[in-house]
Amino acid sequence: MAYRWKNTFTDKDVTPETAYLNRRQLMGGAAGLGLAAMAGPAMAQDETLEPNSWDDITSYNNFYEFGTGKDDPARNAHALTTDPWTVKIDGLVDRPGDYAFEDIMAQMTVEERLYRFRCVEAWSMVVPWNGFELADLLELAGVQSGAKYVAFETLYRPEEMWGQKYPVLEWPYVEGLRLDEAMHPLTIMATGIYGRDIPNQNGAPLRLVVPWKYGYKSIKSVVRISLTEEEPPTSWNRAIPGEYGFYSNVNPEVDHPRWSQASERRIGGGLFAKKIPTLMFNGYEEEVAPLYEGMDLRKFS
Ligand SMILES: Nc1nc2c(c(=O)[nH]1)N[C@H]1C(S)=C(S)[C@@H](COP(=O)(O)O)O[C@H]1N2
Ligand SMILES: [Mo]
Repeated sequence: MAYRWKNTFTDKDVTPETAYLNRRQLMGGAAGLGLAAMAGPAMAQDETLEPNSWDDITSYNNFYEFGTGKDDPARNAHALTTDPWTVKIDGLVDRPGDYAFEDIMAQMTVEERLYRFRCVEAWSMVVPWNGFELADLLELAGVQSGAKYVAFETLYRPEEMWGQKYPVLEWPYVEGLRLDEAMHPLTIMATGIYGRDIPNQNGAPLRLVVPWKYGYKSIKSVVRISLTEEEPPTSWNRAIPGEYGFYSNVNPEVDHPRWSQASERRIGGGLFAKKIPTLMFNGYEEEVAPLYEGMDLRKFS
């Protein structure tokens, strides 16, 4: 598919991990020559992190449109057709419209970002995403001065997403960010993993990734982005308001009503792997704490 050329490693002869590690070695060399590496703002502090394997990342998923089990999305998400794909951008923007995915890709700079990713259920992964900054897409549409929030919507297509035939959640899945969170350079729309096209179970062809928030904020298979003045609804807050707030920043000091959020189990470490302490803002405190200055992060959790 023409639009996917920017995700470079599609060679079936090498595992994505091998290609990725080779490229990282190359990038190390390039950086030494003073060339810009494709690293994102978080790369420096995450360099020591071991990325999870392709298999871990693509076989242990949450995507309720394809079932509620962790292995359901990998088994069922092939039913989703992602070409053609359009993203409606509307609300308080100068250039509202239906943006074809390949037209978006033609205008975005796709980079590689190694991000921590943590689920509210206390498991975590480290994922080498490919994607572009959400801010660049919002600027393409032209954010108007009255906009304060960004609302996101997943595709609604029960013929392909059989989970949508059951009222597990209110469909379509929706999420939201405050405008400054959405414009932050750590916030990306991911289109690949390990340099390959993003697999359907991980939210093809494009999904949000907000690395300092719990995984459920990172909405998959996005078809609509609306700039609003009012705080938009979010699926998990709608479903269980006593357990999930709008902000959902990773905060080890605030327990979920039914479990602690102080530690996490990295997927792939085996069943008996030791839990590791969870970091404030998932380790991105230096970058994002200023966004929440003066806010009570227990009240706004
Ligand atoms: N549309 C949609 N997006 C979604 C979800 C979902 O069920 N539907 N699950 C969320 C949750 S709870 C998590 S932890 C992450 C999982 O992303 P991953 O499968 O790529 O690890 O996706 C989030 N985005
Ligand atoms: Mo999650």
